[in-house]
Amino acid sequence: MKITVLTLFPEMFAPLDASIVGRARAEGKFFLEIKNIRDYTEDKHLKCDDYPFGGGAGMVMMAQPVGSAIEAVDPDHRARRIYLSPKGAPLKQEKVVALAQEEHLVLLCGHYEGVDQRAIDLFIDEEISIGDYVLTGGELPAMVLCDSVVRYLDGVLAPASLVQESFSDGLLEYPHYTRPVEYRGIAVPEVLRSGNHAEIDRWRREQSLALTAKHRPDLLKED
Ligand code: 4FL
Repeated sequence: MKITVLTLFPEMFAPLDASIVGRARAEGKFFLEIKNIRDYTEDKHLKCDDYPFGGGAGMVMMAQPVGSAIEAVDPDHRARRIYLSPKGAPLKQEKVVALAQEEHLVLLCGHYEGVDQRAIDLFIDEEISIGDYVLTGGELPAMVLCDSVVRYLDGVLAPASLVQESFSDGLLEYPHYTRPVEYRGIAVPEVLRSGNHAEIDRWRREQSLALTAKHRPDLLKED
């Protein structure tokens, strides 16, 4: 898989050199291409944003540099082109799994008040949000999407890591413990040391249900 990021702040993507994502890149399991949208502006002062028609606070990213950047990195529109935006559809694990099947993702990071709607209408396939909060730009959301997708690429994680995890069965994960058996007066639940795997499975299921009811009752509702 190849992921192309279009941003005005390429230096923000240094974290993708580290940890599991960094290793996946070093091992050639995925290719990250980071392009500065400013390199595609036709403005002689390299301007990429301007005041909004109709007035209002903030600046709007211009359609031309965004459109030219997308056309340059994906001339035949073979890629899935995604704009990270607070107005997008919420990112869910099923979407992550589907995107991991794509050959090429192009991720557009907005800044300021957003991107000229014509660039979105003409060049973007879908808008994705990572949550109901406003950030300074789409760079962190693009990194979140990269991280979540790279986990599903062949050879990045041990397959077992992908089966029993939060959201995979629609519930939050049960609590985990490791040694020592007692820490600051708190013991590891006896059942986890019992060796009785039917009992352990039952306990974990109960814990998952209770935690989901407490923190994410929306996940227990049928849709
Ligand atoms: C994008 C927030 C995706 C949440 C500001 C610019 C955002 C965002 N998900 N905030 N882009």
